[in-house]
Amino acid sequence: MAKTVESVLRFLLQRPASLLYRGRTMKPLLRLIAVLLVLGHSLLASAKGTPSSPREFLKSAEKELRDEAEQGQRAEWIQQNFITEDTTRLTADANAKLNKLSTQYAKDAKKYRGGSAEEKRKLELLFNGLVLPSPKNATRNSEMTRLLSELGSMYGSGKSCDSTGKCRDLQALEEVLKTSRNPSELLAAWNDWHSVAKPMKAKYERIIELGSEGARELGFRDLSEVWTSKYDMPSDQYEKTIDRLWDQVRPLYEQLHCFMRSRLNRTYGEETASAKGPIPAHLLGNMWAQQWSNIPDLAAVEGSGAADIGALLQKAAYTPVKMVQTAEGFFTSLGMPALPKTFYERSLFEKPRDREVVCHASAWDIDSKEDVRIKMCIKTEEDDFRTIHHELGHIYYYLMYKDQPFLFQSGANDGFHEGLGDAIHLSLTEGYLKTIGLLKSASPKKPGSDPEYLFKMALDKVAFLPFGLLVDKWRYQVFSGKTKPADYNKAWWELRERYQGVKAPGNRDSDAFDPGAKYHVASFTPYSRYFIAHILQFQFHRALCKAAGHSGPLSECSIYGSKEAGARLMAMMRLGASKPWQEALFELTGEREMDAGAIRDYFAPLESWLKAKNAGQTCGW
Ligand code: X8Z
Ligand code: ZN
Repeated sequence: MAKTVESVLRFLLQRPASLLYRGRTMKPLLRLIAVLLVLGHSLLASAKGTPSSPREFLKSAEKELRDEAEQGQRAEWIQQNFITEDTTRLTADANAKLNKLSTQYAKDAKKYRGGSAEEKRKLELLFNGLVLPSPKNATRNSEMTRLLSELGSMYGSGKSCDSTGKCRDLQALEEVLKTSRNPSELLAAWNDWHSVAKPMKAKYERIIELGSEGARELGFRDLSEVWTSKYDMPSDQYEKTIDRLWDQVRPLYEQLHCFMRSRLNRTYGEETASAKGPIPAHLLGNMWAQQWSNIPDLAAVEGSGAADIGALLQKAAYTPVKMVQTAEGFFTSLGMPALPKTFYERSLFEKPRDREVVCHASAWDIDSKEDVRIKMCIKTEEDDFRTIHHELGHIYYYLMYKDQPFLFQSGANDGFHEGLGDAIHLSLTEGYLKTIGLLKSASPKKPGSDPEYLFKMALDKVAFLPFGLLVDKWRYQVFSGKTKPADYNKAWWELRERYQGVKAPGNRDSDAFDPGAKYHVASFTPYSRYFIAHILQFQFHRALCKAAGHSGPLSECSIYGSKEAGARLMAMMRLGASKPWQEALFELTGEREMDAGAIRDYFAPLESWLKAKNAGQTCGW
């Protein structure tokens, strides 16, 4: 309706000359009609509550969504910090409201044409910003958010109990995967956690039905299109881009896989860990075999030995808060501000003994201003020290773009948000550890680039790549209906085998739902963001090291203390989502494309080293 009136108006006001031509007297009459139409339209619009211009529309959208998002965040914060039946329901209700509102605004955003470049971008972000659009039908919308909330709580409080009533939660089971080298213990822990996901399947299926209905009502083909339309390029081009990046890095991954498979074979023997084919998923030190940095001992890379940050932290008696303060110190050394006092008062750093919480690490922006928090069950370990930097990357991003209009308060794309703190990981070098007094002396370097440090880094960063890619490949298949519920698990393992070269340890039950054993699947958090983050962080690191005036191998560069690097980084962060990501990337790196050249270059000395070690073996699976 609003659009019809507007086009009538535009027609009348833009073509007075031709109408005038037929008789001067027409002009005042037309003006009168136009004025009446404008008046009528404004009255009608305000009566219906529909603003008439993109500017007014966006003003009310930003205000209302900001307020509602804050309510949603507060409810969810409480739920994740205190999982009960009640907090689960209250969060579902808050999210039903927020999701309905965002979906309505997304729908309305399509009706507006024109406006300034800034307004057009906001309309686009509003339209493409959803993850699970609400179905129009209110009952089904509530059902969807209720199921979502329930899945979140099931994952967060998931436990596996034996016949004596002894239970183990995810943290306990992950500890086994990290530390045990006994294949049957590993297998039991792996099976126990995966059994927690079985009852999620029916709920998961139903959420997809409901979200797909919402997606279609908004004009999307399916949910996969909703998820791939957020990257300032057509959705199919995004899928092609991530495939291109994967093709670029696959040779490096294959070398790492080949090397680790042979070492696992040496440790566990042919029956448990064959020298050929895919690696069983329970042997890689991580519940999802997504990062392998917990088993460097099995790889037994001879040489100087990279610093064991976990041991150093323990020796220096670092508490969780001290680990966070140390990470904060990295960001402030770049010229960023100290964290608000409330960050330390309101965050959760340690696992409470007396209640159920979601331990999966997360960073929160509660009020789009300064109320930022992290929630983590920190252990004094290297993994967690890295994750703290990851989370603070999110927190500083929030703080840097807090003065942008609400709709621009997000990353240039979600991979930027995930990759920022990760880029700081690459600066946690031995030189840096010495500077902050954690390491007394840096280990002697072998001539040329020491593969030691790179190897450990690769167990984290390179091992992750195929997993980062396949989680959403699975979801795109499922969302598009190509994979039917009966084949959810089969398709999951096909992708894990194809991309990661990892296989299920043993046959899976027909009712298994192994994807649900991963936090982001149970919580409907998109995952390709982590894949692109693992590419982007090396582009960020290379550019930041250049700004910091570093010369020599990038693996030896730490930007700690560099105000120049900090200024470059902050300029990019302050943009938020106000520009397409290509421009934000250009601002920081001078490049406009995601490119795996940076990660390949970073690991080039390791790749040659791995190739030499793997000589004579048939790599691949
Ligand atoms: O979920 C996370 C962060 C929170 S955004 C801890 N990550 C992914 C995961 O754990 O699977 C970071 C790396 C990948
Ligand atoms: Zn993150």
